[in-house]
Amino acid sequence: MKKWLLTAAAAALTLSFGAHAYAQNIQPRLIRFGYGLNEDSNQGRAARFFAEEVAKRSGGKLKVRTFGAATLGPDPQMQNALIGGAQEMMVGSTATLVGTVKEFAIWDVPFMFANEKEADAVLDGPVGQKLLDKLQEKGLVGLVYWENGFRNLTNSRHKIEKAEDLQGVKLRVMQNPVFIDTFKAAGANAVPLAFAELFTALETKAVDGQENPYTTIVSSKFYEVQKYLTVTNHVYSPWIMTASKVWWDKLSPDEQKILIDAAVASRDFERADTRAEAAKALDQLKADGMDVTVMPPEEVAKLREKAAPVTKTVIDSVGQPLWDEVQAEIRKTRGT
Ligand code: TF8
Repeated sequence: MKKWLLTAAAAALTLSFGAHAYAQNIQPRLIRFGYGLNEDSNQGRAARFFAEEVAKRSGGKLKVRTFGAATLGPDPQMQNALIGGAQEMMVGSTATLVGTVKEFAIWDVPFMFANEKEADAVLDGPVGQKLLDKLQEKGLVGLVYWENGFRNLTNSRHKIEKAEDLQGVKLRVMQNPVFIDTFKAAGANAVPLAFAELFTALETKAVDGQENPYTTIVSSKFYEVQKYLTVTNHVYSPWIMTASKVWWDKLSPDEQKILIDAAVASRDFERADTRAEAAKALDQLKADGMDVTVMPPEEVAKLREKAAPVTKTVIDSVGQPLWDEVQAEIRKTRGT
């Protein structure tokens, strides 16, 4: 009789809280989740997916409120808010984390990954995890990597077909030494600037150009203020989902597990969505009036050569062992 009652009570609880939330230690919480791109972007879609997953897995107790278009500030500012505990979560570029954990510079090395498969394997493998773990002592919890994607050049000045055409072009780059040095080495006038200020800077011609994946050129409407697009695929950029460590440490193991599982699900969703969109984006940009040039391989090789000293600087900074580890992981995926 007693046993039957307990089972009934358990069933009732399961019904009222949802199967996942039953018997778990979950408190009602509001999680402010910031990101930099528009709501109508791959970043925005995946942020909403994450919010829905967390709601589902916590029986609605954990509420993720998403803030797009840098309304909580550009990436570096949000990172500081997370460290100080004024904001709970965000997704943004790894490039702006290099000042916090210098090893992240390794993901900015030009021409390091040849395709998305290599990037996935390395980022989701032991080295990717090692870098996520390094964030803890700086007050951040690194959860997963999303795909920003392979970067390409746009500008409003002239067609860039050869490496030397970059000479003197005023190019916005991310606030990151590897990007600044890479484009300086290529002869451009590299100007670091927050992403949130980029559209206006392009529109007012404060800068001539910028570099980002196709998906961002579409979602941020850069085609409205940039005529020329050059396909260079000069570097693969990851995004990273992080949480405030002071906040995270107050969560129960059940709550942390829900967030980790939802983060992993959002990663898989985001990569699939980004790749599907990227496959259509180039045609869309042509239809929007962009003049598209594919930089010939011999010219890309020149860019690569000019960037070699920058790669050397990154290796000196992150240390040869880490570099070797990443290269070994890449070779593993290449089967060589
Ligand atoms: C950039 C990055 C952006 C990110 C994003 C706002 O050019 O590619 O995608 O900073 O988080 O700044």
